[in-house]
Amino acid sequence: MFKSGFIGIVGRPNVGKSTLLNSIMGETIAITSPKPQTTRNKIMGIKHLVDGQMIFLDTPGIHDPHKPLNTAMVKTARNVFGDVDVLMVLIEAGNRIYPDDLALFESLAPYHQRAILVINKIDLVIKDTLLPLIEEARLAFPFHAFFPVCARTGDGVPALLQEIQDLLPEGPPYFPEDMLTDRSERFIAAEIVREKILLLTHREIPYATAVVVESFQEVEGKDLIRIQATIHVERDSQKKILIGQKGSMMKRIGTAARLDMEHFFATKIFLELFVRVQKDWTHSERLVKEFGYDQ
Ligand SMILES: Nc1nc2c(ncn2[C@@H]2O[C@H](COP(=O)(O)OP(=O)(O)O)[C@@H](O)[C@H]2O)c(=O)[nH]1
Ligand SMILES: [Mg+2]
Repeated sequence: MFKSGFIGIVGRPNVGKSTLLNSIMGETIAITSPKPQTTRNKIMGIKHLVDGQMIFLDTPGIHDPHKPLNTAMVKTARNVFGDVDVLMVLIEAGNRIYPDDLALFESLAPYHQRAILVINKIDLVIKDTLLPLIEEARLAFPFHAFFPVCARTGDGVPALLQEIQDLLPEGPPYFPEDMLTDRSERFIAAEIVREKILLLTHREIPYATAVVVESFQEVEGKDLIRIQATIHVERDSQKKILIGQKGSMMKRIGTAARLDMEHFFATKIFLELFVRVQKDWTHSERLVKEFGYDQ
């Protein structure tokens, strides 16, 4: 019997949702970083099995939004609750469940029969803390099942996938076998640049940045893709930091991004980056939309 369906990945910022998606896919589909709110869009990862197709939806973290960019992100995450066959709710291993987690559990009440609690980052705690945490979660919410995992190493992920496969309904393959994500190559290229900015810059810079790929051209007859991207920031001071002394920061971001792109697209990449100030764009509904963060 062929089974197929949609699986939502939800949870607070930074619990490891995108890392888990990448671990399941065996590829980097969604960028990750130690900074909260790395993921801004819903990203689909399609896993093809002999007897099934699992379509995972990675989402931005759920938190209290204070400006249009964040409101759009939380809306994007909440929209998947009712639209999926299985909901993976991620929390971090530790001594307690956070109030934000409990608030999220509450909003999942109508979907509890298809909600699985995934306790991530078990590599960071001693094993003895897991059972009490599971017990606390069980008392707080009637999850269908509980799975401790380490998304970083893949520990516990096969058992989780087996449970998901059991829960999925009989159905057709919805997507062709060579399709791994719904996101365009342009989107992935822009996200790779944004990931490097997240990893290499600090303070408010990561949150003030949007990346738009202006052109993406495969150069005919050559094993080469030419990519031009603009990095939008909110203020002149941020532009200065991004460019760095004699362009040193731009160079680091560009080189790191190019190497990842060459790996992902399996070809040589010629990457050109530009920095532009779009005053206070995260507060502008129009620009948030224009940069693709309102779905
Ligand atoms: N130690 C440890 N770190 C993890 C694990 N999973 C994710 N992380 C880290 O947690 C941070 C946030 O991960 P990310 O996937 O971007 O979180 P998201 O915001 O929920 O998508 C990154 O620095 C990850 O490397 C894990 O299993 N163990
Ligand atoms: Mg993420």
